[in-house]
Amino acid sequence: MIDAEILERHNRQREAAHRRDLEYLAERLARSGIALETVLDELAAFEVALPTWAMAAGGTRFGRFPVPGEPRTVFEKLEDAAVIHQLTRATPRVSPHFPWDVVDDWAALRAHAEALGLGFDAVNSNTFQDQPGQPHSYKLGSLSHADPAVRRQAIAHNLQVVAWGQELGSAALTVWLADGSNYPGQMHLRRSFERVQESLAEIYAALPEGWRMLIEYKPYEPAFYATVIQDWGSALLLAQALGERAQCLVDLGHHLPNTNIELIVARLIGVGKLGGFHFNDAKYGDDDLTAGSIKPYQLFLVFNELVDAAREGVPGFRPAYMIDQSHNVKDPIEALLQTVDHLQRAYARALLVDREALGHYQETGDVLMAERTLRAAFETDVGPLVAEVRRRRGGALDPVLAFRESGYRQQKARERSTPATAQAPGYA
Ligand code: AFD
Ligand code: MN
Ligand code: MN
Repeated sequence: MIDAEILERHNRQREAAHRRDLEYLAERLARSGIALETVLDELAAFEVALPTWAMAAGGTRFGRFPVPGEPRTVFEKLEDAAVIHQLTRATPRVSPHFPWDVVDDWAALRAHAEALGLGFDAVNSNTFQDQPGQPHSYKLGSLSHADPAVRRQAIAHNLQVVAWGQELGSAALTVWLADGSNYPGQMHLRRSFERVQESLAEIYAALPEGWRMLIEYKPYEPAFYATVIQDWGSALLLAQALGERAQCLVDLGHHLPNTNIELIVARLIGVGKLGGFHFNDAKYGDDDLTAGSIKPYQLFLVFNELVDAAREGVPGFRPAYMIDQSHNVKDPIEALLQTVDHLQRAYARALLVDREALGHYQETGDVLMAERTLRAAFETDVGPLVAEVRRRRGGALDPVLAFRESGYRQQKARERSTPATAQAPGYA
């Protein structure tokens, strides 16, 4: 953790300017009939889970550039996650990935997390890599594989991941498959989908009480011709076939360029199948860039659908908000601090949308005023709102600068001087 004195000094130095900015924003919102305290209360409820696999530097298939002091074990990843939560006050849970985060003593890991003020969100299985000593290879697929022995091994792994998740207090399993084909003819397009549905049904039938399955779709991997769960339609067909506790996971980077993601989010909300998100941003592919760094307006429009559904009280609407990024050139902790801030800003802007006016303009066909109503919220500088929520909860007014002032990275570089052995999530 960061020394409380450093954090207090950081906030003291910025407090006066922050107050002036907040007072000005409060006055501006009041002009639109928006009460600052109401927005602050709603914003304070926003929480997002941190991915363990993003705490060390990521990588591409060409290589990885380690960061000094990056975590070498899941225990150290939790220490770094705790610093992010200390500064943002919005990341009380971590999403682990197995077998990368497997430990011998689950009680010790859970106790370590709890001592750091952390819990666990969805657990992630991994049948996209072969592990040492694994009897059957996933080279040509896993839950969709033509060989039932491979499918049985992949199903067993997912059930094992759920059991590990139960040890940690998790209540959701995220399934992302790299199952697919590289050439036409390689895989029977209908039968591979039927097989993945049968395999997922076996896992679903064994889900513990209160657990959900989040089915993550993705259109392609480099060198792919087709993936088995390639889009929201495939994920939805599977979720509807499996049952009420199976839903779709929307990873923002898992869409072909120019896809209207907010429209997909609206469709899934409409049928109770929006299970959650892997937040990131992308320019061309599954770039796993900092959320909001490339398409901030799209991120706002996604949150606009989420706030609209929450305000309307759509039945069963409780998406799991999680981050999925890979930090190849930014310091992982700094990138995640920035990401959480960007997500909170998008959420805050969506909270400012005048929904009554928007509904009126939509009903009356006033195109320009409907768009202008959305843009008015998007163009509001909500920085002081987000900073105030952090401050009131004991966080940092500016998390990235507070982190840099703390010297935490340099301290970890000294403490964790032996090279990271944690398996990077990159493709190297
Ligand atoms: C990769 C996949 C997918 C998955 C993540 C963690 O594209 O997004 O959720 O790894 O397994 O990014
Ligand atoms: Mn993902
Ligand atoms: Mn991805």
